[in-house]
Amino acid sequence: MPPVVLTIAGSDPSGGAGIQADLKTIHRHGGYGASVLTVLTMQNTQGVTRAEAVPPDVVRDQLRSVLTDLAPAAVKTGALGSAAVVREVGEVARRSEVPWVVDPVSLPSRGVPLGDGLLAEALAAELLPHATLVTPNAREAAELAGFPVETLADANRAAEQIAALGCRSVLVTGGHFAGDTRGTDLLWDTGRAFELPPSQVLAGEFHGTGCALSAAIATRLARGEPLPEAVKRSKAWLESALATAFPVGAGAKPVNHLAPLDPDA
Ligand code: PXL
Repeated sequence: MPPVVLTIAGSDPSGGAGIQADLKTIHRHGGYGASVLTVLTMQNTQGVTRAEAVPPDVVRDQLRSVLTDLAPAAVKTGALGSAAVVREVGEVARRSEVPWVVDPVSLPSRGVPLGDGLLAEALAAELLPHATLVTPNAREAAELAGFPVETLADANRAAEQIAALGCRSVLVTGGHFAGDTRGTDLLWDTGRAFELPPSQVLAGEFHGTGCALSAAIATRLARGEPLPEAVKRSKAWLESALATAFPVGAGAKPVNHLAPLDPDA
């Protein structure tokens, strides 16, 4: 039986990000995907026009339904929508003994915010202390660390500061870095920093990269891979998923979730 991987995240009806991306990615990496919805977005490949948070008691009851029956081997969180939902999810994380990968999503690249203004504070206080791995992009790392993150050195400092909130590891993704460090991720793992350069830098605008990466890592952790390998193999897969991405609409290309896994992975 494949391991159950639970994603707690928002819906992207155009299928490129959020829960839809997570489920496709979990399946691709050999997991059985279960999902709890936290935010409904109205969006397509051109951006998010509206986001409606799911009430916290509805999130709590979805979690209860799934967790009284299924036993996830790993959990991934994405857009949570409100500080109140972060608290509900944090309560479950606190009692969990499986790996949690937390993607601290608050803003889409284009469009309206995916959460209330207290989200970063609630994440830091209620969820990050129970996370195995937190996967901010540069902007999210800046929000959590409280200073701008524009270079790998900034990412290193931010990762150290975020890890001090209590999570084991932090992956600052470098898709938005300028110049020759674009695409280099910074992994802070149990007190050491590793730079993970891309094997190729791809031009173009993509949608849902962070969702796909964190869901792939969660699935690999569920399958028992050690964290650094899970991160490296997920990154290798994401690169092939970006290299073979196709336009489904007029805007940014979604990740090609069907891309083959790295032959070594
Ligand atoms: O990629 C961040 C993200 C996560 N989750 C949902 C989203 C987005 C970006 O648009 O819509 C639901």
